[in-house]
Amino acid sequence: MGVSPAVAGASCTRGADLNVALTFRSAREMPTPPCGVGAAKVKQLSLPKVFITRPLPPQAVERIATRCDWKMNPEDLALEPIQLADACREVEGLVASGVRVGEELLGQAPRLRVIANVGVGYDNIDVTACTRRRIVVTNTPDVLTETTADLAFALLMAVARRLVESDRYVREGHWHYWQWACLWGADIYGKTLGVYGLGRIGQAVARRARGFSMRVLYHDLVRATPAQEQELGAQFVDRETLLREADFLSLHVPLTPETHHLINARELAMMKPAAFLINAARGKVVDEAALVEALKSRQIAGAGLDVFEEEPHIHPELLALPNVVLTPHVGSATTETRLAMAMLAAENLLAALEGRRPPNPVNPEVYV
Ligand code: 8YV
Repeated sequence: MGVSPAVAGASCTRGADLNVALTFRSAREMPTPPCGVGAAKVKQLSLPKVFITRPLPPQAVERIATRCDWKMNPEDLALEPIQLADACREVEGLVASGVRVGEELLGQAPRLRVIANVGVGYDNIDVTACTRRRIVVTNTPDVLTETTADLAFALLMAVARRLVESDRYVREGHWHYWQWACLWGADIYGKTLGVYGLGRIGQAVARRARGFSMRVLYHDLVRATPAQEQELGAQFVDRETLLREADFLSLHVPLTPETHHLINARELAMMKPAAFLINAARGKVVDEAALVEALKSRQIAGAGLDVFEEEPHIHPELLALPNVVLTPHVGSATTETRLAMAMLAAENLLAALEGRRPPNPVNPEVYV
C-alpha cells in the first residue's frame, strides 16, 4: 500500500473542502509471517484503527501502516470539531497535530486508548479527562529542543538587530547611500538574558547565550542543581529580579492555568525600557493587549513572537508595530525535526496500542 507524499513546505492557506470521511486503509500485509508460519504473506486480523489529523511525512505513516488500519486528514488544516469527532468515532488511536481534544470529542470516541500528540506542549488536550477515561496521552519531547531554541534565539537576534526592518528597507528601495545613522539596533553580546522556565528548551537557549558572552539569569518553580547551573552558566534569581534585570526576557514555560498571562501589564512595567521580550512558548502566557500597550509606549524596546493568544489571529496593532518580529508558530518547523517528531509520535502510538509503555506518556498514572 502506498502512502501519499508529505506536504512539507505547504503554505498556510486554506485548501479545498476537507474530506475526512475516508475509509480506513488496511494495514500492510506482514512481510515476514510471525512465528515462522510458512512463507505466504499473512494478513493480521482486527488491527487497531488510527486517525491522523494532519498529513505526516510518509516514513511516519508507513510505520503506522505496518501495524494499524489508518486514515489521515489529507489537508494540512485543523478539522472542525464535528469533522474530528466523525473521524474518531471508531478509532483506538489518534495522532494529534494542531487539534483540540476535550471532553466532547472524548465522549464521541468510546474506543480511544491513546492520543499521540505531535508536539512537546499538550495544552491542546484535556489530559485530566483522558486520564479519567484511561486514555494515555503522549508528547514528543527532546527531538525539538534544539530547533525551538534556535528559533527563540533567531527571534532575539532579529529583533535586536532589526533584521526584518532592514530587509524591508533594502527591498523597498530606501537604501540610496550608506548612512552612519542607519537602523541602529541593540547589542546582544555581553547583555543579560533572562530565561523564564529552565526546562529543556530554556536550557538550550541559555547554552546559546554563552556563545555570545551573555550573563544568564533564570527563574523557575524548581531550582536547577548547582552542577546544571554551572554547566549552563546560569544564575537563579527571583521573578522580580529576572524581570528587572533582563535585557532579553525569553519565555519557556508550558501553558497551564498558573502561567496564563504570566506576563501582563504589571510584569511589563518592571522591565527595562531597553529590554526585549521573546516568546516561542505559548501565546496565552503573555497578555497580548498589555504587550501592545507596552510596545507602543516604549515601556519595552521590542518583542520577538512565534506564538499568539488566539492563533492564527494576531492583535491588529502588533502587525503595525515596527519593533516586533512575528513568525507563525514555527519553533519546531525544520525538515529534520518535524520528521523526528512524527516518528516519535508514531512510536508512542504503536507502543500504547500494543500494550507496551510508550516512551513519552504525559499521564503515566493510567498505567498504575
Ligand atoms: C508543534 C509546539 O508544532 O511542540 C510544541 O509544543 O508548539 C510545536 O512544535 C505544535 O504543537 C503543533 O503540533
